[in-house]
Amino acid sequence: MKGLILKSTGSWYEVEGEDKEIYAARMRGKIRLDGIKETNPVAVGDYVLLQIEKDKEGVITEILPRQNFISRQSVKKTGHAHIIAANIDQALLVVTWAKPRTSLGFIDRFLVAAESFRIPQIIVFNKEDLLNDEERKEIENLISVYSSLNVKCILLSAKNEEVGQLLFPILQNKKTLFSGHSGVGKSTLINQLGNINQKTSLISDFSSKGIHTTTFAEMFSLDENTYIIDTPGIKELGLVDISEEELSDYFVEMRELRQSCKFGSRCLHHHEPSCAVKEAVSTGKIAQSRYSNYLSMLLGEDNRK
Ligand SMILES: Nc1nc2c(ncn2[C@@H]2O[C@H](COP(=O)(O)OP(=O)(O)OP(=O)(O)O)[C@@H](O)[C@H]2O)c(=O)[nH]1
Ligand SMILES: [Mg+2]
Ligand SMILES: [Zn+2]
Repeated sequence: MKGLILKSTGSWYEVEGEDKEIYAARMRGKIRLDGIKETNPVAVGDYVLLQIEKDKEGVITEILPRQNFISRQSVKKTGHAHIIAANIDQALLVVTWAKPRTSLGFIDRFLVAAESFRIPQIIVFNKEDLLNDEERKEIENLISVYSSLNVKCILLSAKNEEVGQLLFPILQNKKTLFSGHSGVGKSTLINQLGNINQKTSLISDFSSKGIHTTTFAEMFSLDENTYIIDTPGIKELGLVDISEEELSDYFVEMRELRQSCKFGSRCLHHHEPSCAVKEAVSTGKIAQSRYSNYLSMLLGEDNRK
């Protein structure tokens, strides 16, 4: 029977069968994974073949081909990637201005990673209730920058009971990955979406770093075709396998301009003459923050391989 991985704890997997029943499954021996250097062979969102053994237990005999996946570099093994989730339709990044602070660099790296996996992006600016007037203006500014890049942006408070209704139409009939730093409110938001009860942190100011309330990625079904994935807070999303020349392809506003650069697809938009991207930055068509973050990624200030 075909199944969908809802949760992985290392040796056991929670799998939703085609019959919509939930099975506890393990892997049969070693599944051959040619050339794959991942620390986890089966990820949340993977479709697998499941052989039922006894009551609600089974064995995974095969992993079906992935449509896509999103990964980060493994903390433990360099050169290895850790698959966060597979077969997702969109990635939703929860961002907070403070408590904890989400930097623009982190947002842009996340968008680049998602774009490189061809996964559409949504940004939820959470904890609206904590913003003063000035901060709200800054957020509105960001919303206009990112909306112009085809990123759907929403400003809300996850504690507000109406957010479920607001968000559901955006998630309907899709598989959505929720990510963001620890403490931004991913689980709080997810708990507003249905009959889900994810543990949330009791510490609301999140001054104490390094505490993760959610420890495993887990997929929840909101209805037959709607799934969301809660993940543990990500500190860094290492970009895997993006070359210097390729990088600006994942900045959508730069990708559009590339053909107008004198050096065309060889232009790194750094020191080259007659560069359409640098021109667009100087006239304000491309946000300065986006260009700065592009340069810091290009110059390897963020461990890009
Ligand atoms: N003031 C305010 N606090 C919020 C809001 N949303 C969430 N919080 C609080 O922020 C804290 C962290 O929320 P969680 O939902 O546990 O955060 P998380 O992103 O799931 O964190 P990890 O599981 O560690 O990755 C909790 O104390 C929430 O009550 C909000 O809109 N406003
Ligand atoms: Mg959580
Ligand atoms: Zn250029």
